[in-house]
Amino acid sequence: MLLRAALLLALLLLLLHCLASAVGQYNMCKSLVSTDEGSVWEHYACQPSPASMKDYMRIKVDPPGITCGNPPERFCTLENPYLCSDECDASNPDLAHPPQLMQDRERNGLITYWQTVTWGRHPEPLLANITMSWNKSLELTDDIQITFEYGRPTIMVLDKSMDHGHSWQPFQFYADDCQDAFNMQPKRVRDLSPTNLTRVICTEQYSRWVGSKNDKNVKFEVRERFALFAGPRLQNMDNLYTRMESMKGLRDFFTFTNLRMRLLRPALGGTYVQRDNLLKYFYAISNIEVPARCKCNLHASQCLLTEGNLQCQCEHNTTGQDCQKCKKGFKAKSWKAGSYLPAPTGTPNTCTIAGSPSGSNCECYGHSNRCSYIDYLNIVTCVSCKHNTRGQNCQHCRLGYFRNASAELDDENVCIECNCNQLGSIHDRCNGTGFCQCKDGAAGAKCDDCLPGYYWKQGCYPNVCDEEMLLCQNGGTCHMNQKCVCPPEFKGVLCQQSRCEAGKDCNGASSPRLSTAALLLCTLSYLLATLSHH
Ligand SMILES: *[C@@H]1O[C@H](CO)[C@@H](O)[C@H](O)[C@H]1NC(C)=O
Ligand SMILES: *[C@@H]1O[C@H](CO)[C@@H](O)[C@H](O)[C@H]1NC(C)=O
Ligand SMILES: *[C@@H]1O[C@H](CO)[C@@H](O)[C@H](O)[C@H]1NC(C)=O
Ligand SMILES: *[C@@H]1O[C@H](CO)[C@@H](O)[C@H](O)[C@H]1NC(C)=O
Ligand SMILES: *[C@@H]1O[C@H](CO)[C@@H](O)[C@H](O)[C@H]1NC(C)=O
Ligand SMILES: *[C@@H]1O[C@H](CO)[C@@H](O)[C@H](O)[C@H]1NC(C)=O
Ligand SMILES: [Ca+2]
Repeated sequence: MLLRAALLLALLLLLLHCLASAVGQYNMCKSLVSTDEGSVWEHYACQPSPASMKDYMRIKVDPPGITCGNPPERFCTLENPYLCSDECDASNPDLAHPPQLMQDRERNGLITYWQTVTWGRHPEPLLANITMSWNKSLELTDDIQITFEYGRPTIMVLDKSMDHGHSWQPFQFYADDCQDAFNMQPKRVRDLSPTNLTRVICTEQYSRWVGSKNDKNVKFEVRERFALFAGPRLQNMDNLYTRMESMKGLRDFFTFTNLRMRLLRPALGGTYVQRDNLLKYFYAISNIEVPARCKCNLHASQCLLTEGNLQCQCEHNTTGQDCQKCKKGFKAKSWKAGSYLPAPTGTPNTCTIAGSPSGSNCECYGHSNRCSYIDYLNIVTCVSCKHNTRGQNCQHCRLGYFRNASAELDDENVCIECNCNQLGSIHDRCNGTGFCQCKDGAAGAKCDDCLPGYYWKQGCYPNVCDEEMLLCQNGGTCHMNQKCVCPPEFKGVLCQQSRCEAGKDCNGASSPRLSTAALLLCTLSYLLATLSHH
């Protein structure tokens, strides 16, 4: 009875699996497959379904104060510039146009939109930035579409960031005259070929004036780019996925964590700016559509909102926001993204438990992917241990590194650099707790300190003198433990020696070798010294 149920379940899952494979969407991470030895889990490369990412985006508009209505303001339309009865008032919910109206779900055909102040300060350009953040790597699955009410900008740039806004790159330029605005040849996506589809282009397709009601949308064309590989109706997605694996930069081109629109000039409704009616120039956006999926490196089929952030639900014993690393204890091999190949199920590149017999029997703690057999020793050893490890199983730290006792052996940072002070230490090696071997007089774990009685000057040297022990004699003073600064009439390391000893040198009678100048100096100082004693 139970067996039959299990068999049925397995069959069902197999059916599901086949369905999934037929669609080729990589939407299942695993399925139960029956074999001669019973049911076993099979694992596949998998990815979450596309979603409308506008629901998860955080919007910021710049500069502050660009949103209209504070103070309340009248505006006109390009079609009828002398009928200026419309008003924006931030304090009145019916007349306010805050940024969140770019991402709301509109009901009953009522269009809601964000709107800026008008171009009152012409000719100073009316500029606005809209920054959209997700705090998650995403991959575009269809066209980005921005809907402008009252006309599309005549100049704008779409930027993207892949590192949470630290660095940005242009994604596409938009202008009614590309040459004039950006000094670029106007292009369309249809001008691109499979070899240059990741080229950043300037397009004039979405910036020309066609009346504000006719075409409100500005697009970043993803579908048309996909179609270069997958065919006009995207019927051959396998081919696209194959290219994603093999063509450098293709996947990254569609990957982002943030987007930014730089609005550089509003719709003009004609060739010139009419200075006597600036109330008709402004930006208004009613919707931003960003169809994308979470980037989970083909290790998850679900991506859920957890604590306000999108998070891949990682399978294959991976973890991290993008499933970008192996779980603790599953680092027998280095982490690898799943692969779309071979179609239709791909390769999961599962992380395997450290010390498990799966794969090879040579444990490298995730610091190497390769083992080799050494004939004359009859051992299998890891090759090219990374992360500063060494040894047959990459279980030791390289010379110049020591083991972090609180880290697991499969941690990428298990080996810490000794970092011995070059001048204070004998060599760049340390013991198991990171202590370097110091030269005489040097001290400290890194030998960058001196023992008492020594001073640091590119290494440790024994003190010559000492303020407290008053080693300098005859009124000499100790300079930084390094030397005695002697009064003029004394010399020697500790000023112990008078320059005018036994009156010989000073009287000059019996010292023909002394120069007259020295003699004079000496006499003078002798005189001074005697004077000050009285
Ligand atoms: C928009 O962003 C760009 C790039 O960071 C910046 O140079 C520019 O000043 C911003 N414009 C506005 C209006 O904030
Ligand atoms: C971004 O996501 C990470 C991982 O989910 C989280 O730790 C971090 O706090 C998030 N940052 C913000 C600003 O929400
Ligand atoms: C892309 O390549 C095609 C054919 O190789 C060429 O005709 C086209 O001009 C290129 N497009 C760009 C934007 O460089
Ligand atoms: C994760 O590791 C456990 C233990 O090795 C294994 O049973 C399980 O099948 C692994 N999961 C995947 C998806 O490989
Ligand atoms: C040692 O490893 C632990 C655990 O991973 C980590 O918290 C700690 O910062 C590491 N210590 C050093 C000095 O890197
Ligand atoms: C390393 O050297 C320090 C200082 O000599 C000593 O205290 C420590 O016990 C040594 N650690 C090991 C593992 O030998
Ligand atoms: Ca809206």
